Amino acid sequence: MQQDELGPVLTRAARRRTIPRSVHTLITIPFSHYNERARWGLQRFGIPFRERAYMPGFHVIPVLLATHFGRDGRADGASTKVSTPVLATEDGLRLCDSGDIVAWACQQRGDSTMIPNEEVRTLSRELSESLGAHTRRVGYGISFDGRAAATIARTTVGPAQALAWRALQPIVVRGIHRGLGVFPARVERSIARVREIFAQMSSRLADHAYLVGDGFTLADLTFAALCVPVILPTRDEGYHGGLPGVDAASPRGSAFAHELRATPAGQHVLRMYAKHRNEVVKPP
Ligand SMILES: N[C@@H](CCC(=O)N[C@@H](CS)C(=O)NCC(=O)O)C(=O)O
Repeated sequence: MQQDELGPVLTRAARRRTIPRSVHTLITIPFSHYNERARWGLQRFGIPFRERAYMPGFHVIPVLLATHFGRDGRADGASTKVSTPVLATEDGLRLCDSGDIVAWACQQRGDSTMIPNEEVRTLSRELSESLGAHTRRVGYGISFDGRAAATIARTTVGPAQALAWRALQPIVVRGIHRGLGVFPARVERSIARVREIFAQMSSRLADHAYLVGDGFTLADLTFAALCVPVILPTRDEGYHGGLPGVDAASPRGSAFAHELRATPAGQHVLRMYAKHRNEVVKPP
């Protein structure tokens, strides 16, 4: 079953009644942390959208179709021209970066609190390019095993896709490992880098309740979302994606998550989920 912001519990008929006819479409790999960042931004401002969820590899054709065969896509250090999330707005806009999607959501609602200054913008961009790539490699390296992948497919995409994923999983996962450099030595280096970034964020938080200034900003949202593959938050803790939570992960994934959760930065991530993940800001 496809997920959307109303959760997977509604029947198709109820969805037709509840979701306005024209809403935006968010194409996702549902367990991806960049996708959680975009979803969080849209949901925070109560922007209605339909999520079209795909397992890795299966996302390519829908993204190509939505982005004029990749021409609207945007590659950067962490992504390709067919990366998700892609937001297709009802008036024809295509946004192909999670940071751009959150910024667009803020703009739609006239919000200036989430991106109040250049420091927030710069820190969010740095976290996106650096932390996001490292946590993803660590996640694929130590937590995304065959069992987790099968559970994700079963619980986040439709039955036909889940079935196709079962057949293709070994090939796709090999491709992902090659594409993202998920090799033992690089995973270890990324683990070390994640620890360093957590230490930096912990010292930022020594005298403040938020990463920049005294309120919740894009920097906190970005940090909390991009930590998903290593903090492994659960649904009960506020997470809306598809990764199994901390205690359902592999022993190494779970041990690393518990180590990070005990740091001030890890505590901050959990606090951001508890306090802000389900918060919906009304237009002024
Ligand atoms: N900078 C991009 C990064 C997006 C990204 O790397 N997405 C990954 C999911 S974790 C993806 O879709 N990868 C598949 C691909 O590039 O084909 C953003 O923030 O949106």
